[in-house]
Amino acid sequence: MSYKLKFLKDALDVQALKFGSFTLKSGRTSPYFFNMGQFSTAAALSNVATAYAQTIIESGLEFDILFGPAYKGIPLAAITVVKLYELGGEKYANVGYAFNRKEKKDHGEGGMIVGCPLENKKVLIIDDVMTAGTAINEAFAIIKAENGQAIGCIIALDRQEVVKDSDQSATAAVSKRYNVPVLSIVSLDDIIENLRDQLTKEQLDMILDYRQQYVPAT
Ligand code: OMP
Repeated sequence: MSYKLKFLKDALDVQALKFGSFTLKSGRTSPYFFNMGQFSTAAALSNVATAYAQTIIESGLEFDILFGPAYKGIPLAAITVVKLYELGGEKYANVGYAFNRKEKKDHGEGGMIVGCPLENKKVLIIDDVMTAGTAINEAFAIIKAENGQAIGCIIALDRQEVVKDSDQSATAAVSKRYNVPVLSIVSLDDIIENLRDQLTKEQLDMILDYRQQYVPAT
């Protein structure tokens, strides 16, 4: 089974991927929702890390640090950097990981970044889902403020949704704005293609309508 398919199967098993009616951060009402927090056991997290690591290895991207924005990106960066070393070998032995604090700490070691300093480093951002790109834009701003060089980002699910008042998807917009690749383990198209037999007709119709409304034709 391909790692994409395995990832989708696991997402259904742990109920990370749900069908129904959900209000998104953007205010849109979606017939599906992906909740990364549902991957919460050792085995499930190991499989998630494998899917991220395989996607990164296949891309051939070269970078120094995997950066996970607080909060959801933090465990993702930690588990994936370990899995990159396990699966990818020595090439990844010195890849570091880092994350930001939500609030600046003014005692102890201080600062906004925990883990490897980002200055003059090539940084790959890791996060869960991209809808409008708001969360990812914040991550790019943090890396810039730390004088790091963001060379791309990887997410688990690309919802492929159009940015408001634009004709391109959030992933395409981010890729263009920062001139970097945006990798994803799976996209909405992958969900539809691989899971259509497991959905009720009503669920499938609602998702196809949603795609029609919010996903720009490529
Ligand atoms: P944007 O910041 O609009 O790209 O939305 C991404 C964020 O929305 C994610 O980091 C989640 O906090 C949340 N989200 C999900 O977790 N899963 C979804 O299926 C959809 C969203 C969302 O609200 O758009």
